[in-house]
Amino acid sequence: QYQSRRHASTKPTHLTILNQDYPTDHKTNITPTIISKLPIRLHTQRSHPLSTIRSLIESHYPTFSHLSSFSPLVTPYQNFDSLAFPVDHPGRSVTDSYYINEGLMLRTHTSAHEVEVFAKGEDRWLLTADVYRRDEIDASHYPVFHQMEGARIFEASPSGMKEVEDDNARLASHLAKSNIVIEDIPHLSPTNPVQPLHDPKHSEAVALNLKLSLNSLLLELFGGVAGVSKEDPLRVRWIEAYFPFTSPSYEVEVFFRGKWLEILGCGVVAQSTLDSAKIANKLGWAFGLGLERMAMILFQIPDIRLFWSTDPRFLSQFSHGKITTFQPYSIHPANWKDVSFWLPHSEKQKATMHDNDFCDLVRDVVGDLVEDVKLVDQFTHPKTNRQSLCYRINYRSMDKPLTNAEVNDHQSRVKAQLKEQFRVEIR
Ligand code: FA5
Ligand code: MG
Repeated sequence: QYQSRRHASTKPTHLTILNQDYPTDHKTNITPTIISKLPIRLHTQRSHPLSTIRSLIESHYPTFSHLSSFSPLVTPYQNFDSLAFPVDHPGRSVTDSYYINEGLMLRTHTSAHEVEVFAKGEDRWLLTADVYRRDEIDASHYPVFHQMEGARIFEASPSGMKEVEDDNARLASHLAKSNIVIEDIPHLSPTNPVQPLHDPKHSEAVALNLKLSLNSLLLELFGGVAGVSKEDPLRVRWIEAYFPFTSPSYEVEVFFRGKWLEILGCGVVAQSTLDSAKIANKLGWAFGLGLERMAMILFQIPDIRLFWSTDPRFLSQFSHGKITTFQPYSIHPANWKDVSFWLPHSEKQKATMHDNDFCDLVRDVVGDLVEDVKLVDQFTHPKTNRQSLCYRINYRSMDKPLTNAEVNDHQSRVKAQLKEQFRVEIR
């Protein structure tokens, strides 16, 4: 198996995270940049767009519990096993997730808290939190983002199902005509089936409740937004999805700047999740919504890095609870540089580097000045079997123009770190 290896000498034996010490081990891959994000909790910063979206959604669900202070450090059991992720799921790997050590990781989604919240006896709740994933670098991906989990469960009995049906009737009548076009799909299908332990009628009623509930949320949030009109309605579509912890499952996408952007995943909660929470004789739905995706559309914020800006020209544009159109205060020129290098080579092992390893290194060295990163060339030398990679780094500041000297300085620090951490040979 190909391996990307950070050189052992650069790994400390302990890390201090949120004022506590943790031992590191072979799985540790959390970086200083990521550790520095943990205390920030943008979703709780008053008048920040992410916090406004949170409050608006919370007010749309006034009878739900509103939770937002769960620790980002979770066990792989919470993040994966309690949600029936298979043992070989790629999300578990160190290339996709941040580990403090083998037993502790950063949650990759708010679903990591489903079992504990259901186990407390909550039957309608919203939970907002920062989540962490190793990923590519571009205008809509950032290794930290925010999700809101929402869930509601009902008694699996005639009275419970009457509650669902009454609620469905209420929601349907509230969904007045507006400037939104919704493309729907059937609640159940052979590829998106009812769970074996569920009565199909119950499952359909709950899936309908989920759809009506989210459509009514989207209508409220997007209905009055600038740029949405009768001639140019907002387009929303439901598509079939797969999650190990829901069935049937769906994703909801919104059409934004000429592209369909996925904003949430949802479905009928897997019975095994409720079993783990010791909840008997109930069924219900859950959704996980990306707050940045929602805020980028609603406030017309063009780059996900802007959410982290502390520039008053960004922050002063927003007031709590109000959706306003973001006015870009400056668009500075982009400036790209390539870096080509040979990976280290030994008889026994052919090394390779995962894109996410490269991206984390760049984030650590240059922070939010990197706009995107692309692998532009890759080849293996036919004789020596060594691998060469070439990445293009696009530098652009959100706040000020960058001088050539600054960009060159960042680029040389990236090269120095590549040599130090991965023992590469710059070409
Ligand atoms: C999940 O995370 C599931 N936990 C959602 C869920 C919850 C399904 C409950 C069923 C029941 P997914 O990985 O698709 O699914 O992410 C959910 C949303 O988070 C996406 O729709 C998107 O809006 C947002 N999101 C995902 N990855 C990123 C990213 N790298 N940057 C910004 N937002 C992201
Ligand atoms: Mg998805």
